Amino acid sequence: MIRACRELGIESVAVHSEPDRDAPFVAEADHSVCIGPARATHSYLDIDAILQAAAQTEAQAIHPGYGFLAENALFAQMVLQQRLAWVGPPPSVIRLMGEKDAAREAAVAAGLPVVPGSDGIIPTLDEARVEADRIGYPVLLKAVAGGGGRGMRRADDAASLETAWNEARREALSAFGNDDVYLEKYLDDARHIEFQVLADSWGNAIHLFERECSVQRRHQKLVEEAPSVALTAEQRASMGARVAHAAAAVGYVGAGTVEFLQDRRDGELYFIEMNTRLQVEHPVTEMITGFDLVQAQIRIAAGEKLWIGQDDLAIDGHAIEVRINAEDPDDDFRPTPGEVTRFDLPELDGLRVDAAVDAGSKVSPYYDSMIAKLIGWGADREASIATVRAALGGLQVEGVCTTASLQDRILAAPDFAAGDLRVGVIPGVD
Ligand code: MV4
Repeated sequence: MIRACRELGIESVAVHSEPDRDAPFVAEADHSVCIGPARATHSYLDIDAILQAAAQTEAQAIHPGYGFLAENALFAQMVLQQRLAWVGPPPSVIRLMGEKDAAREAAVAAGLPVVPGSDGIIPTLDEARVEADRIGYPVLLKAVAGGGGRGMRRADDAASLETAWNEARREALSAFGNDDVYLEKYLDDARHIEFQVLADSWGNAIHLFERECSVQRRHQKLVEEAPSVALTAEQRASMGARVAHAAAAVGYVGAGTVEFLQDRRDGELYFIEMNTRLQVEHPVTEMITGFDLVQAQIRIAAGEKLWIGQDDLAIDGHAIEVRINAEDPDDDFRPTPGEVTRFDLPELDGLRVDAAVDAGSKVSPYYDSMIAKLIGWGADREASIATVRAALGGLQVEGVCTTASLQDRILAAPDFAAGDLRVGVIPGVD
């Protein structure tokens, strides 16, 4: 975000917590404000502290990043009430997409295919039985307030529905304070494919193709790539046009991601959710399109009309991202906070590094353990794999453990090379 601002001639202000005082992003920004102590509820999630920092520095806009308040409709609303520009979609659209059953309904109304499922919330177990019989097992109960896989339970047959019902509702209540659930047919052999959309505040929308993000562990993405090997050019163009049309239809503004599951048996795509933020893995899209999504978000938030059309975009080559986390993959991915005493990477053609640390940085135990992203571009998928593997091979991190060895194993796996990816299976591991 800071780099995008600089390229647009905009001064940036980083807000940070006390333990992040010496983080590279704070040094890189033109200005910085400490908004509170380590605990996120008292800093990165403290709306008043952030708005106060904006007032104090006479900021004109707020970019919410990818985490914390990025999909918080109340925050967006309060930013706008302060007469600041909000770099994101309208609060009403954030709210709509946050209610997964309403998002599903909006997707249907906007012409997107959805997995067979219930019409909205299911109020009782008896009604869940009726719906599940109608849809056919296996089914998946999903929390309306869900996301990230929480409040989600599968039932393979009528006998296991009651347990799934109770567990989904209990988990949803404790995670979100809302135990409403809906029901979908469970796709047991699927890829996760998501389309990038970009809409202006004048009703224009385009898509920037898709990313394949099937390689995940406990809903944390490990490897992301663009384009997907599993879409035909026709599918890409036709679903891309449909998501762009749908984004315009719901009044979307800015960068967003429409998530699909692809049934591996017949290749069909089914909408599951829309994310109303820029995603961590957006660089793979930037590398295959040459288009800077963060600059676009900022220009759109300033009220600009889209300056490119769909026909101005084309896919050039292939890009793969690996997220480097300070975790020990050999000890159940236990976070390994501490001081990074060495952080070296080779300089390679086609390699982009988005790092949150350098030598001397402390990885704090308070937040997400992602410390860097390595994104490798190549003229084709094989070349992109080679770029990322060369980067992983030359990555020298000391002081903390990282997931890099696991990611190298994944990229080396024959199933990965073949593009034979599915959710729930980690190539070279499972
Ligand atoms: C599904 C599914 C199968 N069938 N929905 C997981 C988190 C949430 N975003 C949606 N998720 C899933 N929804 C139906 N109808 C399987 C998953 C799923 C998954 C999806 C994408 C990437 C990784 C996943 C891992 C396990 C389950």
